[in-house]
Amino acid sequence: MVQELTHPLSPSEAHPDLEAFWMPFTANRQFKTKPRLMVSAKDMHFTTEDGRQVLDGTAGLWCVNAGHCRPKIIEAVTKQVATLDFAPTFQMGHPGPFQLAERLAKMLPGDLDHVFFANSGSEAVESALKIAIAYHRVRGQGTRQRLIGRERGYHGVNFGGISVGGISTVRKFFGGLLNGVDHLPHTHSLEHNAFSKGQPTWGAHLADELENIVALHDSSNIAAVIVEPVAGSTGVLLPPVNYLQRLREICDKYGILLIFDEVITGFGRLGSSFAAEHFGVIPDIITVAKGITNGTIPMGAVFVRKHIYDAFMHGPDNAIELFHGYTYSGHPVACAAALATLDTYEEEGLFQRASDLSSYWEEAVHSLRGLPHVIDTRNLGIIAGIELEPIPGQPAARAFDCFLRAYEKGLLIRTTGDIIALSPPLILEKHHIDQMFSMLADILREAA
Ligand code: PXG
Ligand code: PLP
Repeated sequence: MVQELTHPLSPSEAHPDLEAFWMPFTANRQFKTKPRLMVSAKDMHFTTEDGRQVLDGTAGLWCVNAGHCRPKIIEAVTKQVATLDFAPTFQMGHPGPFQLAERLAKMLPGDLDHVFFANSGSEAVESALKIAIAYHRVRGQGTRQRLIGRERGYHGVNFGGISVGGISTVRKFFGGLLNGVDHLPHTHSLEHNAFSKGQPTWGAHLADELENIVALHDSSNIAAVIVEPVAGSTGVLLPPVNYLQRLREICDKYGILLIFDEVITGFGRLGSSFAAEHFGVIPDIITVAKGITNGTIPMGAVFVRKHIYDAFMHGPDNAIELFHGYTYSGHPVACAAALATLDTYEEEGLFQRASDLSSYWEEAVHSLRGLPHVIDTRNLGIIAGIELEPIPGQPAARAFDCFLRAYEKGLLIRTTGDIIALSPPLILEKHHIDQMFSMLADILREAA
């Protein structure tokens, strides 16, 4: 049985010394002067150290798609950690990753039917980029090494990911990055698409820039294109109608692999298992993380189409086919968490639930139109982007102020620049949507 937390947190647990932890992607000094600490969570809410309930408008960091502390996942993890805490997956195995891979392959569209495991989205991305380059090499096309990302893309924080990624603040501190990388233009245009409901109609032609990159370098030098079907981290940038289809066509024309980074869009966020299914475009490789374990235990994965896996499966039987892997690829506890997460999604019909709620969500998102400083509202599935007019000379200050006010009022939102992103757990009810947007409307009315 799952143990309930029976004792209150001791003062040192609730108020630890904050200095030693170098917080990721955080204004450390600011945070440490006025910390925001969560001490427990259940379903749609966090509880803060001062005992307040905070509605989770962001599913943690886009990961807790089934809501917090779900019984089946807790039970599976608890049981697994006490039964087989660790077993290697290098020249050894245990049932977890085989069961999980088989189950995922059944969920995946097309012939995306083999799974490589990592421990985060960043590792999934590195693995996918390496598999793409190695795939061409094992087929005798070793000159195909160039990688193409997109402006305003986020693919995690490792060297490959920041090289194909398109966020200048993430790139500028870290030197030369990978050679041989180009970027497509991003697809975000307020001029043409502000206040779009769902996919914007303008912008499919931006995919044609890929033709120019091919003309410049020749397709014989290009390995893969990587894009987020919906860019999450940089502020909910939606693909224009037919844009992803167009990318697929151009990649097919030139034998370039298409990688969808579905770390955010995977596992129900758009109301279907994967964005590939939602948009009806089958990439060659998909990367996932986050929702694969409902955020409970770190895990990432790379899904590849059959022809990619098969291309590696030749040579002597005793030869290692891919010189790549992590100590924790297919970790038993992560696999147990993932299997229980998939059960939870399925038993509760959460992807369908997201789809059913998406029109109610859309109306709520666009109800913010007309409030002070709101220059765009956009939505897809259970994702929203609310873009604010920056305070002149103080980029990001207005949205960050909203974030702080929201937290005080009992709502967790995420901001990037002057864009508010929302992505609550998919167990949400209409009354949570009402509450979320009424709080946000108040905050926007009060905002500087
Ligand atoms: N690819 C995509 C598309 C992502 O969104 C990663 C890779 C990296 O995953 P890991 O697990 O290494 O963080 C991500 C992660 C935000 C936010 O506020 C988004 C992410 C992570 C943290 C914050 O938008 N995305
Ligand atoms: N660094 C050292 C010294 C190691 O021995 C290893 C793994 O054995 C790693 C890094 C990589 O760690 P991981 O497999 O957890 O990514």
